[in-house]
Amino acid sequence: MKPVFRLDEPTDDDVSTFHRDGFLILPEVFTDEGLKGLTEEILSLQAVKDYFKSLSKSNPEADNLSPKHSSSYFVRPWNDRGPWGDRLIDAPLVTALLHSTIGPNYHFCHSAMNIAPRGAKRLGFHQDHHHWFHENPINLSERDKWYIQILYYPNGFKQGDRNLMVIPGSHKVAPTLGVSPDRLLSGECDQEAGRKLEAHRLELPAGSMVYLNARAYHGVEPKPWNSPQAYRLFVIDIFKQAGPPHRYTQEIPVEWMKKANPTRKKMFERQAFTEDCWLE
Ligand SMILES: O=C(O)CCC(=O)C(=O)O
Ligand SMILES: [Fe+2]
Repeated sequence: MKPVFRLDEPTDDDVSTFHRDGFLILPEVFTDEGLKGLTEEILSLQAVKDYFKSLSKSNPEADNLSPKHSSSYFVRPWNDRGPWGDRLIDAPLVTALLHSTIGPNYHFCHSAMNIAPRGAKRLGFHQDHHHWFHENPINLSERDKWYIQILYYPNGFKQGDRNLMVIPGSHKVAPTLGVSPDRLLSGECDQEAGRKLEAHRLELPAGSMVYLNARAYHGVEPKPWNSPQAYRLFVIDIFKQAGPPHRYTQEIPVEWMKKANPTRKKMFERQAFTEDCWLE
């Protein structure tokens, strides 16, 4: 099968950008074939077809003028992957990025897939690293370990239309309980971050990737009812430095394990999250 990405590794500049800002954008990084293949795989899933069918039905409770329903489709973990989706896990670019950040000792944590239709609500600024209980001893000992989110946008997005927003440099602010998006944006933490912390509203063409330190604050703007793009597709793979389970660390499907080569086995052979996995 052909490559899914146009690049096999990041440049030195890319790596510095990631460390400076807490994220790296690789626009249009999918090959044409990879983008088409992944998109078709997602759109041909029965659950996705059923979702679109339910979207197009008008709500009988509402009058004709009111919008149709605005709920997103969301699946976590996203296990129903075809060959293109499967390839994302260890495409040479992904492996090289993870090696440049974490080194060789990392685990596949989990994945998710999301379809946001017109009317989809905003998602406020948040971090995905510290949703561990802050006071949990495991969190305290593990919080400096890497937790990387790789966000894929097969059909891209425009500013003001379900765009990802980020606060570059916010990953440098210590993870104390008092930190909040408002405080970050108030100027109080600028000195600690070594720069002016401000929100950036991204705009990305189809087939783009964002490689994100999950400590960096990010959020998503709503999708307007009159958006020219009917829905925004979003896929995410999350990797963690080797160690105990993170929140949502998924069970690896038996078939994945059966087919896994030694490198994949190393990523997959770890404990999954359970409600009591952090209790002593
Ligand atoms: O939808 C996106 O672009 C990002 C979503 C996100 O930040 C999350 O699910 O945690
Ligand atoms: Fe997030």
